[in-house]
Formats: sequence, C-alpha cells, structure tokens
Amino acid sequence: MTSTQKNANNSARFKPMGSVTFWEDTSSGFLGKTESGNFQVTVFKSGVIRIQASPFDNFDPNLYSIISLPEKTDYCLEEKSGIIELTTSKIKLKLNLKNFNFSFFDLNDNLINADDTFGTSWIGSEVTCYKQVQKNEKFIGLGEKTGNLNRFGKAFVNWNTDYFAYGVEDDPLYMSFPFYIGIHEKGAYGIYFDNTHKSTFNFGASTDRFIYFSAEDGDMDYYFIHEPSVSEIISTYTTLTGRMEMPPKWALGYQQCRYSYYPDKEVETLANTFRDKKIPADVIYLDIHHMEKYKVFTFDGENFPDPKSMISKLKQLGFRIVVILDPGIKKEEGYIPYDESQQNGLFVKYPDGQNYTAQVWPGWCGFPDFTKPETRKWWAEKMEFYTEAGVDGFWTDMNEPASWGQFTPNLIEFDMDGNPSSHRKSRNIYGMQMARATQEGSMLQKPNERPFVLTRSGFSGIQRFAAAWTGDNQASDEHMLAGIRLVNSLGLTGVSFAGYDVGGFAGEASKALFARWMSIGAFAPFYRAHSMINSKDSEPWSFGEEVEEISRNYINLRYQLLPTIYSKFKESSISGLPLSASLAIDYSNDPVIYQSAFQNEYIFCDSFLIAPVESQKVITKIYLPQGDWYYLYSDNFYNGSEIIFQDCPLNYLPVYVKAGSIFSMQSAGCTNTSQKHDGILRVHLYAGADGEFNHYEDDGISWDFKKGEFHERNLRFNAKEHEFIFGKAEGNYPSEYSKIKIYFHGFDNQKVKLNGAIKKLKYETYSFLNKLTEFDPLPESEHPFFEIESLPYLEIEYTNNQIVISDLK
Ligand code: NBV
Repeated sequence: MTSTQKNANNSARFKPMGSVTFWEDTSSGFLGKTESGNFQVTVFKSGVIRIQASPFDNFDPNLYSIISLPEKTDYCLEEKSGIIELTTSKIKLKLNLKNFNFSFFDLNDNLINADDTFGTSWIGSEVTCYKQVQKNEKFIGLGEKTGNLNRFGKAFVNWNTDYFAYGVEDDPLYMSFPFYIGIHEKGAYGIYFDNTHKSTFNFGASTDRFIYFSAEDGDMDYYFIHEPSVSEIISTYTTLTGRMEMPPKWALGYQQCRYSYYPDKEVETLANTFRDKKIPADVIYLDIHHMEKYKVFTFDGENFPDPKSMISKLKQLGFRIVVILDPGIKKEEGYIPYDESQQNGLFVKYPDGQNYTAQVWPGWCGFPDFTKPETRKWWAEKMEFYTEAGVDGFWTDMNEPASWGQFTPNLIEFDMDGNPSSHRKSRNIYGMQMARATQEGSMLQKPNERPFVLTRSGFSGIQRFAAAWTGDNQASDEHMLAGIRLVNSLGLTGVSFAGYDVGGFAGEASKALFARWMSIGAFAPFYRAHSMINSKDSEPWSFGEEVEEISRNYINLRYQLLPTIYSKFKESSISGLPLSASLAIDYSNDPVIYQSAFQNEYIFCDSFLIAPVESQKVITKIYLPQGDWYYLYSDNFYNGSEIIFQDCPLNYLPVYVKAGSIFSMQSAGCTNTSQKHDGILRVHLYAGADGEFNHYEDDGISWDFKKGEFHERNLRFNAKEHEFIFGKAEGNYPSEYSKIKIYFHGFDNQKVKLNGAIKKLKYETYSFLNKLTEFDPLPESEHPFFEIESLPYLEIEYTNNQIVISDLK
C-alpha cells in the first residue's frame, strides 16, 4: 500500500460525504446513504429544515437545546436530473446527489445559502460544513462572543471557559451559542448547529474561499431557518430552543453586587444607604463570603450569625437577596452535601467510577453531575437551606465548570440524562444544567413564585432557565462598549435577559466611567453593578456627589420606565425577541449600522435608540437609521438615515425616541419595584409614524397570570387616521392605575377628541431627568439641563373600555 492510499483511509485526511447511493422519503422529509455516511433531512416547520449527517448508523443525540418536535407541514419532494428538491411554503432546498451539497432558495428562486463543494465532511472525528459566502454577506450572532457586530473575517470557538478579566477581543468566554444569522441582498437565514462538542465558526479568517462551522466530534446536525426578516428568524430560533419565562418584577430593578458584602452589618448599612439617599434598588447579592469556608449550603457563622433575621430586615426595606452558588462541593467527610453526593453517586466521575475532584474555592471538590436527573433533584431539595432563610434569587457562578488549573481532563464522564458522555461532549452543557437544577430548586421551594436565576455559563436554550451576565469584565471604556455588544449578541441568540457588571468587575472605574456605565446600564435588560474584592467601593455614591446624582437620575428613569420594561419583558417571553436589540435586527441591510463607530447602538424596548458613548467624550457621532427620531430629553427632531453630531456631557446619555413610539411610565419616587406609585400611568406618544404598544400588568411575582390574572391592553396609533386607540383591557387582574396622562410629542394639537368629545389639552414643562445640583459654578455646557417646554397632555380616567383619541395632528 502506498502512503497516499494509506492516508485515504485514516484520519489524517479530509473525507467528504461523497455521492448519495440511496434515498427514500420519510413522513417529514427524506433520508439516505452516501459513500461515507448516513443522512436525514427533516422539515421542522415551513421555515426550518434540519440536516443531519453522520459516518455512523445512528445519529448522536443532543437532548438539551431543541425543545420542539417537527410540525406537520405541507411540502413537495421530487428528484430531477440528479437533484432532490424539497419545497415548503418558505424554503426550497436542493440536494445535489453527486456531491451531497445543499443549497437553499426562497420561493422566487433567490439563492439564500449554499454549501461550498466541500459540503459536509470529516477529518478524523472532526465534522465540518463548508458554506459559500454571498455578495456583501454579513454574519451576526453566536451569543456571548467578543468582537464586531459583523463577525465576517474572524473565527470563534465554543468551549465554555472561566476567563477572569478577559480582553475585549478574547475568545472563548463562558457561554456557547452555535447559532448565527447570515444577511445579504437576497435575504437572511439562520443556522443553528446542534452539537455540544468544542466547535469552531470561521467566518473567513485565514481563507477567502468559504466560511465553515465544525465540531471536534458528533454529527453534522444543523437547523436551517429562513424567514422574511431577521426578527422572524430569531423568533423561530426561539421556538426551537425556547424562550425566557416571565421573571419576577423585582429582578428588573437595580441590583447591587460586590465580591463580597460582609458581615451582615455591612449588608444592612448598604441597604439603609440606598434608602437614605433615595436611590431606588431592589436586590443585594451575597457573594462567596457568605459561606463558611466557601462551602455551598452554609452561612459563615461569624459574619452571618443570623441570616434569617438579617434578610427579614432587608425585606422590610424592600430588598431581595440573591446568593451565589458554586458547583464545587468540598471533599470533606461529615459535610452533609459532600456525604450525600458521595453516597448517592451524584458526582462527575472518572470512567472507572472514582469521583473526579479538582480545586476551587473550598479546596479539593467534587462536582455534582447536573446532567443526571437524580443530582438535579437533590440540588433542588438542598436549596431549601437558602429559601428557608428568606433568599429570593440564585446566582450560578464557576459553572463552566471552573477549577484551578483551568484544564479539565477530557476522560471524565457525565450522565447526560442516561447517555454517558465524556467531558468533550458534556462541558458546554454543564453550566446550563446547573442553572436548570437551580431554577427547578427555586420552583420546588417556592412553587408560587417565579424564579430568578442568574448564570455565568450556558448553552443554546439557557434562556429557559436563567438570566445571563457577561462575567469578569474590566473597568474600561472599551469593556463598557464591548459589554453592550455582548448583550446585544446574546439577544440575537434568544437570551433576552442579559447584562454586564456595571462599573467593571476587575480594575477600578474612574468617576466618569462609572457615571456613564450607570446611565447605559439603565437601558440594559439586567441592571447590576458589581466589582471585585480588594478594589475601591463601587456603589452609586462612592464616586462623589455628581456621579451619585447622575446615577440616581438614571436609576430613577429606569424605575419610571418599569411599566414599559415589564410590558416588554412579557412580550419577549412570548416572541423570543430581545429587549436590547442590535440595529442589525430592524435595519439588517443598512451597511452603516455595521461600521465600528455605530455598531454599539441598539434599540431598547422597541422605542429608544441608545447610542453608547465613552466616558470622556463630550461630543459624538451618531447614526440615526431610517425613520424619524426625537432626542429624548428635548424632543429635538431628526430625520433618519443621517449621521449627526451630538453633545454628550456626562449627565446625558444620547437616547432617541423613534417616531410612532408609544411607551408608558410611572411616577418618580418609588424606592423599589413593589412600592406603590401615584396611580397615574404616563403614556408618551411620538408623532410621525404608526405605532403600537401592549401595556401589561400582573402581580409581579406569582404564576397566576397564566390563569388569567393579568391586565393587558393594546395601544395603537394610526398616523393616517390621526387616531390613538387604547384597546379594551383583557384579563382578570385589576389595573394598578386609576388615571392616564397622555403626553403628545411632536403634535401641534391644542384640542383632541376623546371618544368623540372635544377636549382641550393642557401643557407642562417636562424633564426626563432632574437637574444636577450646581456643586461648582461650572459652565452650562458641562452641566446642561434639558426640559421639554409646553408639552401638551391630556389626563383622563383609567377605564377598561376602549378609549379613542382622535383628530391628532
Ligand atoms: O465569587 C467571586 C467571583 C464573582 O464575584 C464574579 O462575579 C464571578 O464571575 N467569581 C467570578 C469567582 C472568582 C473571581 C476572580
């Protein structure tokens, strides 16, 4: 045998699927064999086709991400001139029988996506799918990945990694989402690669021939999604991988964290300071120092001798407590969680059955196998320890899983719900299963309350179990901006509830940086400041009076916007669409939004264009995409598709409201999300385009909304008809509001008709933020104050019936 012949049969060379040798149809597509493997094509929905290919007879299952089954849907299947054609009502797939190459078209025969001739192939156990790049194609997605919004030209690895103080270009980080969206002139598509092994997505790094996605092992198993828009692609992706459950309302408030607040007196002082300083806040975190020698399910007896009474005092002040949970369980006989896991075989093991141990905070630890149902159940039961003390939320950290040395041996085994697998297949799933067990624990212990779990590690589908934060960032401007892209990118992959450590975890923020970050964080779905041990204090008041006032202003604005944010969380839990939306969602084909100067801009809650800006900048360039826009603080009007220059003093983060927006606010002055407001719902309407908003209320805590205990109504502005209609309210929950105050931005009206009757409008001077105290006689340019003069409004009774406001011009 020559060496070339030898190579052809070993793992050193490229091995394509080869020609199709046999195929037959199935009840939802077709399957067959090629020269070197098996394949199956399944119509999942009209806009989703699953492609599986394997060198083996059986496909390798991944039980954790896809939660839906193929839907019955009509399609045509035929073979002509060496091509199998499968057509649904949205996609035409063609499979070339000669080389096992797939191509996907829309129903007008526009090419949406196609394999490179290398198609699906192997090098040893490594499986890859090579794809052509379409003209001007942009690639977005992959969730928690650093780098540019457009991923073209770079490669990324999915391998969940504990990465303290990562750099803004570093990869991989803590979570993996093998899902991307391709956008080009003929349309957009999504590809979800359902493989949990270490995977690579190369969007043209070191090659100009193709892009590809590959995994170290397992099958080629991907879902091709084609829909008319990027938002519909994301929504469809979340029908496959699931959506966030409605969180408790308190989790949308401001949250204060620190590694670590202790002892109990310090925690109480912190809570009191928030209240004394009238800075709204809902949550305080207990990091690893709450434990005795870092042992999970313990409280440190010296620092927290009576956690229950401490927590009850904090509750009286309107605070909720979230505790950190690390997976590592100290190997110590007599420590009950260790003994129980050991006796019941709940730990991750070596293949010979011996427990795997590695070092983390408590020393040598075993790691609960969260991919085993018994372990999840045990963990959930153990959580009583915390709920009994009054803890409300849970924060799963170090669940990549992390250990000192940061190099877990690949032979260790995980149960994977009855499909034992090595670390290679299981690692990326571990954190998500810990979050799942923790969510189950919270529901077991407090069945009537919606859980709040925050996780560092995760995989596609994590949105079903937890909110996510972007780990150990650094206190720098570039990190502040990178965090925004991370959160927006998480939103493209179904993770709506996400945020970053405001102020930066590692390092120390300057005054300006902290102030700017606090203002941006107010427009993040998850709003929490956090900082590292041995660093300067980082509470809103720790940087002097000016920063304190700026922070208070933006936290207050966040709380006033709660009716909008809460309503949009509800919507997101149904649509899967993010609250923090990259401009690539609504302006996908506008090349300007991908430019580095503008790629951090995003739309928050469908109405606000947030233009994040570095802390030291006093003037910035902003791109306003198509449509008309109002500067939030002054109602200055701008036409879109324009680059503008905007002053950005520290006390004003550039925010614009889209014409046609409708959003709602509550009164200022609430110190936490459950405090009563004044009963007046402020509704803001912006002229210039049609608009819609679903106002949503429920009790903020229980599952009763699923049984009809909610209050919801559709608000719709029809610009052509000059009509603003509040639809009839639905649901059994009584609204918290007794009055509505409608503010009309950009209208010339002096009168309107209310349900047919003429009403004169009133006027007021309105400001979204309070004026800063003039500590120093600084020039006005450094401390401007914006008000909207003579803003017309109408105040009416809140009734559940339809309300029609007409003649709006
Ligand atoms: O538990 C301590 C920290 C935590 O504060 C941080 O948010 C996590 O990302 N944790 C990591 C462990 C070690 C950090 C150096």
